[in-house]
Amino acid sequence: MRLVIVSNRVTIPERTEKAAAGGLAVALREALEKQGGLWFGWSGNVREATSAPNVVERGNVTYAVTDLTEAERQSYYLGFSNRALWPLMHYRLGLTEFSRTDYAGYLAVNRRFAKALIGLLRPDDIIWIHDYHLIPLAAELRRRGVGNRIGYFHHIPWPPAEVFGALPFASTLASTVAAYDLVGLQTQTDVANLMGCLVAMCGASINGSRLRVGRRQTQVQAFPIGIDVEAFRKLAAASVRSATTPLKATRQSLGERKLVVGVDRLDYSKGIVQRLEAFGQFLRSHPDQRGRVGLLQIAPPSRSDVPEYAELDRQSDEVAGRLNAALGEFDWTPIRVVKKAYSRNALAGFYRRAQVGLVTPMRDGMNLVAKEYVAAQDPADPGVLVLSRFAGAAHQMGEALIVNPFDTHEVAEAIRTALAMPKSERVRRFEKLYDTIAATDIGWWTRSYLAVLSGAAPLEPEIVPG
Ligand code: GDG
Repeated sequence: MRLVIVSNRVTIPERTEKAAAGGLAVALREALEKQGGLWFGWSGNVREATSAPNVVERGNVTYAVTDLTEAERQSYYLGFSNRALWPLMHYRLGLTEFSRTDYAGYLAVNRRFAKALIGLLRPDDIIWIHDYHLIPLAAELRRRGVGNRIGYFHHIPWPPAEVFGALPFASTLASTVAAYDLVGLQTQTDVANLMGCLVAMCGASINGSRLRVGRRQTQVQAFPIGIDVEAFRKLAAASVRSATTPLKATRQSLGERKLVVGVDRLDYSKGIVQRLEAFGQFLRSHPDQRGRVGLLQIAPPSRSDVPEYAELDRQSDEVAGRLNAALGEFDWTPIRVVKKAYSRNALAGFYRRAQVGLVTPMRDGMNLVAKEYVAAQDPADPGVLVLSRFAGAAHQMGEALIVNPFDTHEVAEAIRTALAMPKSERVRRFEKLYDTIAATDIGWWTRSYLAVLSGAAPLEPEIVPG
């Protein structure tokens, strides 16, 4: 059976490109290469009028990418996906901007993708659709007579019906979920919320992990996504020996000082501003720590065309500037916010050097940074992960210091506890965390999902607690 993957963005790899170290894109590419397949989605480019997809062969994988018009980018991508669905799914009703024009554009792009995809499909293809940009795609395919197995994976949280119901046309959108054979979510909470929405809004009935809407049955299950643990561990170990990674320069610039690290796209769901405030609170509550530890926040800009993101950009500069001015010394800057992307090598080095990994999103589907931080540690002298209870990762990673990111004082005290934690306890916590992320790595995730989608039984370990 050929595998067909559909995602919002598709990057066609260069002929000479070696697989990067880990990541979802690489895992999906590997799954495609193994059984042969097709990857369909947006090229990331904008052009004046739509045209047939650009089809490129790389080995036994076919890439088919289509451009968007500027109007489509505005309504489907920036508008409905990122100003309505993204804040809504992250429980942020106050930030949700709903526009009927954007919703119409979202549906129109899903229709256009369905039409373009149908021309490329074979009868025995298994189709795996990714993320909130494409929720109604299966319904559009079914409407046009596609009977193939179709699965969906939702990478971000799914909120309770009381929150989701604030979206105009919520029940229409929710009902399109029933067009899938399998819906995967990150946690049991997301599963319960999605099922609750379909029961409340579409009259669905539940039978174990199956939802029934009319004559259709949909399997709904949690598949917590993982990372390529082994590749990341190797990358981090190599960064210690390498003279070219920023790790060496970090050592020179920090000296003996301890390091707390945060790595996030510049996104309000990640709690970056609240985290900076918590670090400031930590320094105020523990003046003996001033000059001894610094926070490095890597925050590559994302979606900067969306006004709420531009506002976050401004706000994070303001808070970091205010705290540095209030708490810094002539020879020590407490907070460094770096608004650019670094290589995965460099990130692995920062994680390895940091005594504390601060992962405090206000809400997050999973959060891969939490897993990368653990994978990068020195097993003999590991750092401590401070993790938001509102990240999907907290359902699996209970040996981290679990915090409420809305409580600045609690996060500040967790930083203190992490920095003071004896080595024996750090090692004990690290070993449990490492075992968990290694048992449910990206390979396990892809295999488990595809085994269920193609009708076979789920692989061990059984779908994880939480
Ligand atoms: C969505 C869900 C879910 C970050 N800065 C740099 C960089 N990164 C990499 C990280 C990590 C990835 O980006 C971010 O993944 P997250 O999981 O943390 O968050 P989202 O982008 O919001 O992803 C999330 C995920 O989908 C998968 O299902 O876990 O909950 O929101 O890998 O390392 N990478 C490089 N330079 C950077 O500066 N190279």
